[in-house]
Amino acid sequence: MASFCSSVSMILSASSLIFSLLFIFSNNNNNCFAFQLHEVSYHMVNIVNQFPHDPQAYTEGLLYGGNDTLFESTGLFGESSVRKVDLLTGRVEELQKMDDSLFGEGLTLLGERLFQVTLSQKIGFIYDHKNLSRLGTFNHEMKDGWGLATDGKVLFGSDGSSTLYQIDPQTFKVVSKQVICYKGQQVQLLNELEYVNGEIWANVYMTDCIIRISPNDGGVLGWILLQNLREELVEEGNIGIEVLNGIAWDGEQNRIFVTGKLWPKLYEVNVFPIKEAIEEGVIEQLCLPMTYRFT
Ligand SMILES: [Ca+2]
Repeated sequence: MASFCSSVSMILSASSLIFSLLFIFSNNNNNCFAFQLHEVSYHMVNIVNQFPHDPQAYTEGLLYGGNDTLFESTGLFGESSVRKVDLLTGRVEELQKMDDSLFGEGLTLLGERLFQVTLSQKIGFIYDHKNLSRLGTFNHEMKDGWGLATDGKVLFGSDGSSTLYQIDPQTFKVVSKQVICYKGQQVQLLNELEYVNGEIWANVYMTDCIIRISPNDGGVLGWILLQNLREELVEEGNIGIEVLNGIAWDGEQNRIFVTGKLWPKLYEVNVFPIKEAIEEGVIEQLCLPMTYRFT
């Protein structure tokens, strides 16, 4: 009996070891599980309105500030700035030029203060949203400064990796972070962010895709495919434009605005579900350039 129990115990131990190994391997070197936390939905957009956008603006951060006003952060060394922009005309109403050594990145508005991060540095800047005067600086704990957004309580940040950070806006310490995965693969290059109705939306750099993320558990809620916008701009002869980058949400009127780097237009878009089934591998090809091209 004792040996029977011992055998059972050994089998159970072996089983739990195998289970543990399977667990480790399913949670392999990219820290992703094969399963999705949420049912993933797929959307496209059509254009509701289009507005002028400074074609010299290398858009890195975008948000809606109420009263048909946008705030925008632009990048490139020597050309970086923070701007207050009239939505309807695209006219830049206020502009704070940054030092030539700085490359402006993500921007968000919390209360009356704008927070901005910068490329390749851990320093960020705080501005008064009324006149864009600089109020101070901060240091963050992300590996780099790419995107920022807020739900009015915490700052959400991205650094070009697959990690979505939640940051205390008082201490700038990371209070939590989540690795974002789609079908067992990390979603690298999370870029410009927006808090939209309880979700975090992120541009995936080098793609025309926005990923929808639950800030509660880091699970992927869906993908929005916006290839039609850049295709239309190219068809119109805008050959110098770069990638889609910039999401702004007007929570009062539930309007979504998107633009891109050096795009002459800013679009208000309607997001609608794709009726057809998404073929295997299509999202990976369109939206996961790091995974698709380098593995
Ligand atoms: Ca944004």
